[in-house]
Amino acid sequence: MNDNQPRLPPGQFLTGKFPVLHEGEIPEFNRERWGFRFFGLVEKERTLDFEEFSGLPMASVKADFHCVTTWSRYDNLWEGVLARTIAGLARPRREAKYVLIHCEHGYTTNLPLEDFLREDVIFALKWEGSDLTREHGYPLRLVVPHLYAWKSAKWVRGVEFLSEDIRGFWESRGYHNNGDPWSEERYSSQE
Ligand SMILES: Nc1nc2c(c(=O)[nH]1)N[C@H]1C(S)=C(S)[C@@H](COP(=O)(O)O)O[C@H]1N2
Ligand SMILES: [Mo]
Repeated sequence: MNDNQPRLPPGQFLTGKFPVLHEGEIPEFNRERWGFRFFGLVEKERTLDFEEFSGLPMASVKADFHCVTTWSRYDNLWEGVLARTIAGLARPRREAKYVLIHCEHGYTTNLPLEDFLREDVIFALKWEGSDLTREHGYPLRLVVPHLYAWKSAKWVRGVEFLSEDIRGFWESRGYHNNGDPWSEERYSSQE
């Protein structure tokens, strides 16, 4: 957090609850069929099964969470695999400038590679010391603390590295392409 800005972004209110927000049904987790794939403009495309993914080096991130519908929740403790660790395995090519995150049921969200590589971006398996609950993304979700929470994709299955930006699910349905809560980048009409 920057010292000269307040902790709560403009237009947000603080909640101690952890609301559940998503489009569609909660997917079933099938351990045998699950895979996490990194692909596109990388040196090493690969699909990790759940055991392999769970065996990657783990990290934890404590971060505030800001939903564009105006609720914010402070100090969420996430544990999992840093986006940087995944990029280290995939080795993005020089032309890779964006990522598209792929989830169950076709949900996607996009980020500049630079944002993806921030030190606190994490593929979380746990929240507050326990496995994610199904409604919060079990078994795996992305957490991007510095952007609105629709970028924190639940039920993640892969990451695609791209040279051109491709808008994700909400970014194609009226929400801002970047989604910086400090600048209130809420709607695509502001772009
Ligand atoms: N796969 C998927 N991930 C998603 C969404 C979704 O609809 N599908 N909604 C996003 C939105 S809008 C928000 S605010 C957060 C909410 O996370 P939570 O339900 O764990 O609070 O999840 C994000 N991740
Ligand atoms: Mo949201």
